[in-house]
Amino acid sequence: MIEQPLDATSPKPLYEQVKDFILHHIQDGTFKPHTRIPSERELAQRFGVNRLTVTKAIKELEQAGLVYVRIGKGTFVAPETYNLQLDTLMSFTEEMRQRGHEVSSRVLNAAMTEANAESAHRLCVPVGTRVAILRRVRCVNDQPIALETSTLLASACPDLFEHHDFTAESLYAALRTRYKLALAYAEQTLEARAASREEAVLLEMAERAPVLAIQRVTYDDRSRAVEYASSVYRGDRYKFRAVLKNL
Ligand code: 16G
Repeated sequence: MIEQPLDATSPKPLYEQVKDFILHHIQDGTFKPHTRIPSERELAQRFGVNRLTVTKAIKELEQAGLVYVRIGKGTFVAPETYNLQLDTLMSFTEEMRQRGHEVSSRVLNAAMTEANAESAHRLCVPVGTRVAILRRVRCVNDQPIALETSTLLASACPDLFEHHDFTAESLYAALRTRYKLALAYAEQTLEARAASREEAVLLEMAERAPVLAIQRVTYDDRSRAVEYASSVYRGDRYKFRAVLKNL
């Protein structure tokens, strides 16, 4: 661990320098997710600063979601979280690749079937309409992050599973390139809840741990609902971000 003394002559406040020290060690992997970092007292002693200086540094890191404090136990490194834009229509693959992450999927189900009451209602078609169902565990850097079930109008992508291997391919890329679908907009709702037993097993998390459940209906440029997706994201890995405009 690099232990450079703080620079009292620097225009950078001492608490910022302590913050940089902790950040640097999180980024280079010396302080690993869910491990305890040195206590405030240890850090204050190590750098010869007032303990309040260290408290301020840790408070800011906590507010930024980089560490979490367990009262009586210490300060721990938060797991890596992924930011997703809430106000742009992007696919999982696009969002993650844009940030330099590796994406893969475990396909649990890929089949042509008939719309049940729920998916028929969401896609605005009669029950029994031909649909394609794709259920995947979405992984980022080999870690399971989300469970997604997409129900698509089969008429919009008739032979979807004959030409694509969704363990590696992007569904939206297939819809855009092979079926020339212009995905124009989507309506989405989010809610927090506890993971079911099955979700917890598939996402490798504790049962009843928090998840974000998202329902999305995606429309093409003729306002035809083409996909209804029901997704469950690990609550400890995601941050959703949106820019809100004053109307
Ligand atoms: C996103 C969409 C999902 C879509 C998937 C396609 C949400 C909540 N859901 O995860 O509806 O099926 O992207 O991803 O954002 P892909 O193109 O990487 O297969």
